[in-house]
Formats: sequence, C-alpha cells, structure tokens
Amino acid sequence: MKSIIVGTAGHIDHGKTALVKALTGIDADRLEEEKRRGITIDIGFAHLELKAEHGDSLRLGFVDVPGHERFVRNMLAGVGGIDLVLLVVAADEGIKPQTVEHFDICRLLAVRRGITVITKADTVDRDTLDVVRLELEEFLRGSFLDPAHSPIVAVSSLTGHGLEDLKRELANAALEIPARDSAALPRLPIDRVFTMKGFGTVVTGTLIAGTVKRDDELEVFPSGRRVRVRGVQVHGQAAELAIAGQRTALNLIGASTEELARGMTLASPGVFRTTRRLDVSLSLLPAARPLRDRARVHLHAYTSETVATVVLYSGPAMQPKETGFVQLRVEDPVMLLPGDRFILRQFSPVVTIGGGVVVDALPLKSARRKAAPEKIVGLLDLLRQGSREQVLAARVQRRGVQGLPLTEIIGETGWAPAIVAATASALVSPKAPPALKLVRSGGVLLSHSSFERGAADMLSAVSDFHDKNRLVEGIGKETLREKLQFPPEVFAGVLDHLVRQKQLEVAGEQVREAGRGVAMKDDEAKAKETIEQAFVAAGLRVPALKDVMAGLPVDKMRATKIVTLLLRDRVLVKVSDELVFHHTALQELRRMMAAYKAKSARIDVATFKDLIGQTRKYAIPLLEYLDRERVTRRVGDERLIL
Ligand SMILES: Nc1nc2c(ncn2[C@@H]2O[C@H](COP(=O)(O)OP(=O)(O)O)[C@@H](O)[C@H]2O)c(=O)[nH]1
Ligand SMILES: [Mg+2]
Repeated sequence: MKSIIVGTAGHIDHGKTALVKALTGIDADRLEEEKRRGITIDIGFAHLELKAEHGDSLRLGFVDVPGHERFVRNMLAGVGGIDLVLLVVAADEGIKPQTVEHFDICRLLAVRRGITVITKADTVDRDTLDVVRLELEEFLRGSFLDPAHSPIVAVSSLTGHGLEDLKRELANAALEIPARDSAALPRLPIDRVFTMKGFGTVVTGTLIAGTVKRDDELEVFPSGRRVRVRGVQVHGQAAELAIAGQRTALNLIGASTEELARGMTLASPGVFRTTRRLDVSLSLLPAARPLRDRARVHLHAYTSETVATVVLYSGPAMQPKETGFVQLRVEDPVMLLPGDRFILRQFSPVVTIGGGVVVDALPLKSARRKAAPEKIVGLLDLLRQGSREQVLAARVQRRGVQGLPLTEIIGETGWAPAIVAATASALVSPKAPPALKLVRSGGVLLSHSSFERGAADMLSAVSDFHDKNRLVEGIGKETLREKLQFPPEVFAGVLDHLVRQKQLEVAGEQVREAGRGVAMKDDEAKAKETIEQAFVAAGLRVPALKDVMAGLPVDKMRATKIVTLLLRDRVLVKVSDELVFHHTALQELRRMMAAYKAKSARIDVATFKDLIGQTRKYAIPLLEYLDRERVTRRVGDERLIL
C-alpha cells in the first residue's frame, strides 16, 4: 500500500486543525494547553486510508502544523518530511502573513505537490468566495501550486461541504507522487520522544528513507549512541516494518528519553557522519535583506535546528531573489546528506529569509584555502546537477592520491548501497568514459589520473633513493610508503601495478628499480661486505684502511670507489685522516659517554682511554671527533660531557 505524508500550512485560525479532524476524525491538537487555548502550538498527527478511483488503497499520514508566527520553528520541524501540502486559506480572511511564509517555506523545501484549500466556505457568500479564489490564483501563478495543474478546493469543515471533492483530489495527487526510496538506508528525523508505560522509550518521526523493522540496530545522530528497535508502529498500529514515507513510532532499547530529542536523527549504524560544514545551494526570498558574508542565521533541516554562519563563496553579500552556493558552518553538528532541503531564518528578528538544498555535507576542509572560488563553485555545480557517474568521479577525483574508500561513499552521497556498487563498478570498468575513469586499489577508489601521478611519484622516490644510497639494494616498503604518504591500500595497488609493468621489483621488504639487483657485480658486493664486516668486527679498534683494502677480491681502484660510497652513505665515518670507523661503533661510543655522564660530567684523557680500552692513538682523534659532534667540550685538560 502506498504511503504518503500530507502536511498542513497556513495562517493561524484558518481552520487547519479543524480540516484534519473533518477528514480523519482525529484531533491533532494533542497537548492539554492546545485544547484549552484552542490553538495549535506544536505539530500534531493524524491518518486516513483512502481508496483511489481504480480501487488502490492509499495511506495518508497527516502532519498538522501551528500557524502562529511564534511557532514557525515547530512548523518547520513538521514540514520537512512531507510529500504533499494542504495550503489552507480561510474564506473570510484570505491571504495573511503566515499564508505567505508557509507557502515560501514549502517552495524552498521543494515540496513536490499540493492542494490549496479554501476553508470556512460556509461563512461567506458566493461573491466573496470568488474573490478569494481569484486572489489565490494570482498569488499561486507560476509556483508548484499553480492553479493550471494544482486544484483549489473550497470546503467547510463545519457542514462537510467539499470534503468529498478534497478526498478525491488527495487520492489523485497521492497516486502521482513518486514513492520515497525504501531501498536506501533508513533515516528517521525524530520529532517526538516520550515514554509509554510498559514499553519504555518511544520516538516518532517521518521515515524519510529506507525500511526499519524490529531488532534493527540504529545509530543516533549526532550523539553516536547505538539503539535497538524493540517494536514498530505505523499510524498508531503495531507493524512488522515501517517503510519510507510513513509516520513511524519506534520503541527503542538502549537510550532513555533524556538521551534523545527532537532534531536528532536515527539512521543505519556505522555509515553516516555528522558535519559542521555544509556546502549548499541557497535561494534568498524577495523580501529578505542582503545576506552578508559571515552572517549568523538559524538553520532548520527536517526536525533539527541550529545556529549557522553563512560563508559566501563570492562577493561580500548575496542579494534578495538570488540563488548561489554558500557554505554553512553550524554550531551543533548535524547529519544531513546531499539533496536534503533546509530553511534559513534571520538571526534577529527571526523571519524566514531563504532556503535550498545541501550539495555536499562533507566538503574537504582544505578546499576553501587551496582552490579558487570559481573552481569550488564549478565542483558544486557538478555535484548538484551531474549524473551519478559524474558525481562519483568528481568526489573521487578531489581526494587525489588519497582516494575515496568505497565504504565512505554511502555516507558521503546517501545513495542506496546497490546504486553505489553499480556506479563504482561502471567507472572502474574498461568501458568507462576516459574522463571519468576510476582505478580500484583494494577498497579505495582513485581517479585514473591520480593513480598515474601516484605511480610516477613512487618511481621517482625509488630512483631518488638509489641515487642517494648507491650501496643499498632497495628502499624498505614502509619507509617508501611514509615518504609518499599513500594510504596502505593505495600504496599496495600502485606498487603492484609498477611491478607488473616491470618498472619496480620487490625482494622481501625491499623495493628497487627493476634490474637494480644485479647492478652491483658479485665480487664488488663481496668486497663491500668484507669491508663492512672488518669494520663492524673491529669496533673502536679499527684496522688501517690500507690493510683492509689489500685483502679485497677487487682491484685498488674499485676498492677505493666502494669505500668512497660507504663513506658517502655514512656506513663508514672518517674521524681523522687515518682513522675510519663503522657508524655502529661510533653509536656505541656515544652510548658509553651518556652512561659515563651519570657518574661524572667531566672526563680526562686518561679516564677516557680506560673507558674505551684504547691507546692515545685512538683516544685523541675520537675525543676531537666528539668535540666536533658536540657530545663533549674541551675545558682545560678535561672534557665536559654535554
Ligand atoms: N464556520 C466554520 N468555522 C471553522 C471552520 N473550520 C474551522 N473553523 C473554526 O475556526 C477556528 C480555528 O480553527 P482551527 O482549525 O483551530 O484553525 P488553525 O489555527 O488553522 O488550526 C475554530 O474555532 C474552528 O471551529 C469551517 O469550515 N467553518
Ligand atoms: Mg491548528
């Protein structure tokens, strides 16, 4: 059975609540104070089943809103999830301020359909009714309620006149409204929280996407708390499941009423993120004042409400009637997705000034600093208007070589998992349009150009390493990854690609240029090994270099070259003209000095000789080396250990 949500809109006392009651038999003024004062303060709910002309049943959930200007914020909490609006205008009063404000809000929220209802038809004569109708036709022309395609129905909730016509129009309109996406992940903006005896915590709201059933786990935003669904009710009756477009009550385990409130959102766990920055397309109403950069406003989206700062992408101010991209920086984190609608109200005095649609709920922080405003606006235009393929390609492209993990795409776009999977695989396929082509590296998507750039960077990092470390066969994988700052999955994918291209080789944990492994001839490698071994074994009592070189399996010229390279790579360190040490021996010496310092801050030559167990021949050059290295400082005949 198709379910849609119908909202009322219109000035106070124009008969909205009476109309809902006449249609459904339900008094939506549920608060004691509302009944006592006879005015609607908060949103109220009712429901009705209708048969369409060809026999299909339709389920209508009603959200009745307050008309008083002081309660517009409550009206906004109710109107966010509606599919169809009943714009209510009393025959004896005609268009009044909140008729206009509520109508503007519906337009800004892109409510898809509506019916204009002239109420209290019993209180005026025919001529007056005609005048009101003309006034309305004029007012609505060109809007989504244009009389050319949206009916205007006159009724009396008192006598019942016109109600059957209205029900017929409601059924017609409901049939034409596209069903909400019940295959997407569920989202339910909370509008009421209360306890029910024997049940515990209950929340209600309009399920704007997806399906919820008993035992489902949900995440509460922005708190991140996890809750479990103990029971589901739709339109006041226990149900197996609730689907998008239904007024839904959920009995929850895992949160008390104090931990939940109107404005929070329930959604699939572990997928979505809250945000403090929203890139949006904003339209200002004709009556709004120019909106300055950094102006503070009230942001309303679904049932949530927070203060936001408007950051303009171009110019010092936005003019009335203009539409453009801006960034909203919100005080309290919100969970919104691209395509979600919002309303802005002036900070003070609080009047509705505009609204629009979220384009990007997770903009890159660095984008504003790095990119020219035209570039950001160009990207936002694409995200707003582009095909799914273009949108996904753009979202991946902007992440550069960091890529976009597949698991983050649902949270960033709000698309159903199957759509994300299909779009991603279309773009990874060889048949993808070249400009949109993506590469998949583990669970991460990269644009083709970022992947190529990553490969070029890796090649040059390896080649650079070889240039600087002639005697080392390759660079460690982790060292290379840290140098490049690639995420692990991207690193593995790029490396794998370059190995398959025969540009790099992997030997154990080492990466090297292909062919590099045999670059050093066997006897040279052996000579290098012999030299290093000789110096490592000698510790501080190093052999004379010429003795070591005499015992090598290579000629003197090549032996000299190898030593030069070992010195350059600081494998060996020259301490004086005659003395060369292995770097590990010098490290050990520093360690010994540090340990000695615990005993005494000063050391003389004799003590130093004993400490290192060597003669003057070694001790003096080593002390001078330590002075140069600022490990010690000469003071008279002694050294101060620094
Ligand atoms: N005569 C007449 N009175 C109506 C009609 N509809 C509502 N009223 C009265 O108008 C007043 C305001 O109605 P209400 O539904 O509370 O208006 P709301 O503020 O728009 O919800 C109440 O006293 C209703 O009894 C109608 O069709 N005919
Ligand atoms: Mg009312």
